[in-house]
Amino acid sequence: MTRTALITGATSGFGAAAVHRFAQAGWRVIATGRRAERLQPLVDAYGPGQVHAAVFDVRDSAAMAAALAALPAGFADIDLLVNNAGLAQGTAPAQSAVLEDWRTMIDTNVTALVTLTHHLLPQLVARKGAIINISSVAGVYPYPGGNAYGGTKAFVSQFSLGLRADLHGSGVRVTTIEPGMAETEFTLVRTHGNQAASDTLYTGANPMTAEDIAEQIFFVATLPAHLNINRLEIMPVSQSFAGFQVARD
Ligand code: NDP
Ligand code: 8X3
Repeated sequence: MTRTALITGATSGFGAAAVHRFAQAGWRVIATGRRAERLQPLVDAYGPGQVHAAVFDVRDSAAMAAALAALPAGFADIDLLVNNAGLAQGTAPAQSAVLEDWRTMIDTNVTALVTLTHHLLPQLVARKGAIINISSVAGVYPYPGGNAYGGTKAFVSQFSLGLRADLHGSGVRVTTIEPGMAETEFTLVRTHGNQAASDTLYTGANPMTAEDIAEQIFFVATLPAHLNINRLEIMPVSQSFAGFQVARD
């Protein structure tokens, strides 16, 4: 039986790579994002019967509901929700951070994620489906400048564990994937378009790729139905931990 995945943030990075991974494996995929011109090539590559583009801002709950209500018949029964759309904004310490950046991260990474999950839970329960939430190592390990971004991802990880508890006995699987450094448009977005900053971060660092993470999403989604990976933390070998800091008089 052909299964259907809804993947948010499919215009770039992990989400775009995941659309390819699932579509190549024969899944139907609903690919979402704001940039329609990035979604159309995915539809063109696999055909409108296999990939459906749903263009909306995840922060716009009315647009989200309309897009879900307008799904073509072949895409209406969703087996897998991949909550991937998200972003960091800024690297400044909390005391000089821009409040609007914090609000954008919370609206996107937290409020939109729970809204879409709430929409789809009834049918995921009915179909014994699965939810894969993309969190981050930033939600597990604090680092300077991670402040609100790390907070949103800690929410994603803890919300996912709470879903597991509530969905006990339903057959619905819930997994959090917590990646470390991966080269996507993430840093370009975080720095409000500073390509040099993005290049500096990734050059020579052997970061993970979008395809690396897409492979993990696919792996988790295709495990035998009796197995649930609760959280999957993954980093490039080149990235580790720097320990505590001490301020002296
Ligand atoms: P990208 O910037 O490459 O992709 C982000 C995706 O999120 C885009 O498709 C973008 O689509 C979508 N998105 C952002 N805001 C909105 C919005 N308001 N409405 C709809 N879609 C939105 O980054 P990544 O692929 O790296 O990021 C994917 C996820 O992985 C994020 O949740 C990120 O926090 C997380 N992550 C990334 C890591 C990394 O090092 N790269 C590490 C750990 C976690 P569009 O702009 O077209 O709307
Ligand atoms: C992104 C990973 O380490 O840049 O979530 O915060 S990190």
